[in-house]
Amino acid sequence: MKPQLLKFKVMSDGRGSLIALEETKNIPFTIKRIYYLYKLNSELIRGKHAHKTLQQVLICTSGRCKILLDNGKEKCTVELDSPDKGLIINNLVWREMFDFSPDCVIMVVADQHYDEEDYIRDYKDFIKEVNNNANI
Ligand code: T46
Repeated sequence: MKPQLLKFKVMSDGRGSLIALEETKNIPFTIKRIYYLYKLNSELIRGKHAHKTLQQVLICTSGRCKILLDNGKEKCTVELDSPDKGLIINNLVWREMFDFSPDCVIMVVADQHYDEEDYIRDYKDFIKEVNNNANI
């Protein structure tokens, strides 16, 4: 599968750099939630789930990390290593985040509030859901 990457405009001058994120402009949905992951253990994998309906954009605002994406048919691995890159993760995509640099901070912009019911945490259930969806 091909990752959907966004490239944000950077406003830089002698003082440093600034990136603005705006819903329905450079973020392709209405923003309901923002959260961030930091102090990440480079030896452990996070994620290992998919979402039934949630859409998100992941941005590595500091450091770097890798993200494995799996749509149930194909997989790919993306490296996020710059705050001007955004990775869109749509619903029904299994994700695993790993290989975090010590300074890694991942900011996530989401189109829905937190809802544990939206998670598919079992890989077999994920494949079932993908197949059910393909038959609709
Ligand atoms: C995702 C990846 C990229 C909340 O209470 N509110 C929240 O908004 C979130 C995101 C999590 N939580 C709780 C649920 C767990 O008790 O925080 C704890 C850690 O969450 P989780 O194990 O799901 O974290 P990750 O890093 O595996 O996954 C997170 C998001 O949950 C997920 O939607 O796509 O980041």
